[in-house]
Amino acid sequence: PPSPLPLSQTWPPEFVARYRAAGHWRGDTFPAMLRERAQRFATRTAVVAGDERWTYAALWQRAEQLAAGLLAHGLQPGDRVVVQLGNTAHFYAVVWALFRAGLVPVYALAAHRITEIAHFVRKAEATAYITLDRLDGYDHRLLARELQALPDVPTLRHVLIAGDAAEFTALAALQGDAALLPATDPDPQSVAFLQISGGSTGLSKLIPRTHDDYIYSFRASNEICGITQDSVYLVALPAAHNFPMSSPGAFGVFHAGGTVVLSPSPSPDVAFALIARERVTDLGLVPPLALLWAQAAATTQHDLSSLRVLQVGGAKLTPEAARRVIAGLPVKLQQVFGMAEGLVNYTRLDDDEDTLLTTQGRPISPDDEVLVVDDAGQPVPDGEVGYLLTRGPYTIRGYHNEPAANARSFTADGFYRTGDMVLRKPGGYLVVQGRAHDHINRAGEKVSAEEVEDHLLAHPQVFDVAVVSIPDDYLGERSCAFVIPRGDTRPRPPEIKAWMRTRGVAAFKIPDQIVFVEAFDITAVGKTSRKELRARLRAEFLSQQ
Ligand code: J2J
Repeated sequence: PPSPLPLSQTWPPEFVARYRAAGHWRGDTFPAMLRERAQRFATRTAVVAGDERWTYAALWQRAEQLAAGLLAHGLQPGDRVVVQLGNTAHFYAVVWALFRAGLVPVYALAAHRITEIAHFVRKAEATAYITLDRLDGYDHRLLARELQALPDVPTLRHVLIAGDAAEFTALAALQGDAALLPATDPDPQSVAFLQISGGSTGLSKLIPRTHDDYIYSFRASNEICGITQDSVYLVALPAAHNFPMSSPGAFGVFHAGGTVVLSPSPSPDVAFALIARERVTDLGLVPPLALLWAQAAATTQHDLSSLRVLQVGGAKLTPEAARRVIAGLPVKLQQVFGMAEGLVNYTRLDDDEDTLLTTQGRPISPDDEVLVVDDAGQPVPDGEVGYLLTRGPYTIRGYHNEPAANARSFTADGFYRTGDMVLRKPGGYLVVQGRAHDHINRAGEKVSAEEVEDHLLAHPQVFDVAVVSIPDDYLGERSCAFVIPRGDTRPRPPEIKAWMRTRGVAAFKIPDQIVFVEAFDITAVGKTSRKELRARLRAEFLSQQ
C-alpha cells in the first residue's frame, strides 16, 4: 500500500499561528467549500464545456456520485490519483469528486506521456490513473496500457476512463455507495493535492498544497482581480496548470460563484467564438498567445466587448509586447508572475500604466516575504538584480518526497529558492530579469535542459549533447540541442525529433532545433560546469546569427 501523506509540509508552529491570526488560514477545506458553494449558488452555472452546461448543484451531485463510486470501487481516502483529463468538463467533476472522497489528485497535463505519467505515479505512490479515451487525436488508453505493463509501478491498481473505457473501468459505470463517503472534512492543514513543478533540474517534482494555503491564495486573488459571481472565466490554457487553476483561475471562480468556461484550444478561432457566446469577462494567457490574440482581434467578426481583464503570465511579457496587447485588445491588462510552489504576484487593476507595462506585479499577501539576494545570499538593495527567495502563507516548505532537492531548493529558515532573478522596485513590485537555472521557458511550458539531455544521450548516434534556450520571436524561448554525433553517419534532425517522440515524453520537450557540433570547448569552461557550457554555446550561437 502507498505510504500515507504527511499532514502538512511543516510550516513551523509560530507561522501556523501567525497565518491563522492574520485570517489567511481559516480552517477551510475543499470539500467544505465546494459543498457550501453548491448550496449557495445551486442554480447558477458552474461549468460550460462543449455542449455541457452544469449548475453548481449538478456539479456537486456528479461529484458526490463519482466520489461514492470511486470508494466503492476500492480507492481508499488518502490515496493519490493521477488525473489527466485535458480541458474537459470531466476534469472538474473528477477533481471535485476526489476532494469529496478524501482522495488526493495529482494534476498531469494533457501533453504528458508515459515517461511523465509513470514518474508521477511512482513519486506520488498513486493507486489510480484517471484519464479519458481520446484527446486531441491521442488515445490515452494506449498510455494506460503501457503504464499497467511497467514493472515498477507497484502501487497502481486502478485505471478509470471517461468515455469509451475498452478493457478498463468506465467512470460512468461506477456504482456508488454513499455510506462510504467520509463523514467529516479533512484537516485543513493536510495535503489537498499534488501539483507538478516546472522541473528546472531533471524530472518534475510534486508540490504538496494544503487546503488552507491554496484556498487562501485564490480567495485573496479574487479580491485583487475583482472576481465575483458575475465573472465568466475562460480556461484557455491547460486547466491542470496552476495559473488557470488558482490565479484566481477556476477555483477562484468557483469560490465566488461565477462561471468557468473551458476552451478546448487557446487558438483565437476557437476561443473568440466562446467569448462571444458566453460573454466571457476574464481569462489568463501566456505572452505568445496574448500577442497572437491581439493580432487576431483586429479582424475578428466575434464580439469581444464582454472582456474585462486579460491576465498575462507564465513567462516574461516585455514592455513592448505589453503595449501591443493593450493596443490590440479591448481589456484591462494584468501581469501575473506566479509559480506552482506558491508565491503569486499581480499588477493591481488600478496601477498606473508604467507599472502595468514594466513590472510583473507584487505579491498577493502582506505576509509574503520576499528576499532578493546575491551569490553569497546577502540581500541586494532595491533596484539591483538578485535571486528571488520567498516564504509565506501559501508557499510550500518542501517538495513531496525529495530530500536532496529540498536541501537545495529551500534555505534553512524555510525560504523557497525560486530560481528566478528579479529586481525589486519601490512598493515591492518585481521585475523578472531571468533565471538562475537552465530551463527553457517555452511559451510558459517549463522544459528542463537536463531532462532533455538525458533523453538525447540515450540515442545511439549521440555522443554528447547540451540543451539551451534561444530567444524566439513567437515562443519567447525555444529549445536548441547542440549535439556531438557518434560514429560516421550523423542522423538528420527530424530523425532525432521523431526518435525522441518514441520516448513517450510531452511534445513540448522535443528540441525545437538541433545543431551538430564537432566538439564542446570544455577546456575553457572546466569540465564539470554544464551551466557554463550551455551559456557559451548559447552566446556563440547567437553571435553567429
Ligand atoms: C516571467 N517569468 C514568469 C512572468 C511565471 C500564475 C502565473 C504563472 C504561473 C507559472 C503560476 C512569469 N514573467 N510573468 O503557477 O499561479 C516563470 C518563473 C516562475 C515559473 C513558474 C501561477 N510567470 N514565470 O508559470 O510553476 O520562472 O507557474 O518561477 O509553471 O515561471 O512556473 P509554473
